[in-house]
Amino acid sequence: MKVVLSIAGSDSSGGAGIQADLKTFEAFDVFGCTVLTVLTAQNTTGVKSISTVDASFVKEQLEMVFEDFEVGAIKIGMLFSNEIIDTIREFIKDLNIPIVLDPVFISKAGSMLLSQDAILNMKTLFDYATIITPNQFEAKALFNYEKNSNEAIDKIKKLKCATIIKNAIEMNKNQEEKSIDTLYLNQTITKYETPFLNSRNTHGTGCSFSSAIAANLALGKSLDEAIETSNRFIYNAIKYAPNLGKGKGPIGHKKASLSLQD
Ligand code: PXL
Repeated sequence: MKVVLSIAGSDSSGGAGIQADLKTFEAFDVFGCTVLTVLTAQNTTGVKSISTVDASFVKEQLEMVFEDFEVGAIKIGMLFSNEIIDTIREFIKDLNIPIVLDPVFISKAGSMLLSQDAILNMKTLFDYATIITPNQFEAKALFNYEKNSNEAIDKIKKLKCATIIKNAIEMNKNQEEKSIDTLYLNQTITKYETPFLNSRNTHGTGCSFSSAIAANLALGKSLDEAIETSNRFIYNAIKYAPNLGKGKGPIGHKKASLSLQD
């Protein structure tokens, strides 16, 4: 069985962060390990508080996992502080496995998930990633990205890693709303189109998407196949969401995995 590691934060409401990552790993039948970076007290309406894990303890978790397991891929999510980013960089810089980095800034409910002084530092991790997965907001904060901004696209094309910018909502020629993800890899641009689901149940979609890509890369899929499958998985997980909570509800990982087999 392939082993995939998530380095991320805990979401007490179970929909995002480490909890979403483990549910995603189960869905793809890979074994999930976790290195916790922060604990959040939150529910579907927002984050109340964040408690960071000591960087030295983050390092110990990493060492214990790698000492015992052959890790096939890593997903990196919420890191929050400079100390934790520095520790992760030191550890991953010599690894030779796929790394999917979700540059987490802000939750779906609008809470800040990265301290202000750590934004530049997080960019130093991009050199070691296979792919980064910013949403529209994160791409704007990182690259000043907007549709057709050539300056931003040039910056993205110069990165060593691939970049997929998620969730641009556009109309296609049949006047249907689509969610478009754009992949920048070397000099090529690929668009992935999914029907847009107008749902409040989107808590944890970003975490689950990056974990699904990591799981599929560990399984030996190409980046293109991993993205295609992960997109279908997230679409189904929103469609089959359990509809819980008063805010942005969690998604349905189990039902999505069953429907992937259809
Ligand atoms: O989706 C971003 C994210 C990542 N990590 C944790 C979170 C969230 C969003 O709520 O709680 C722990």
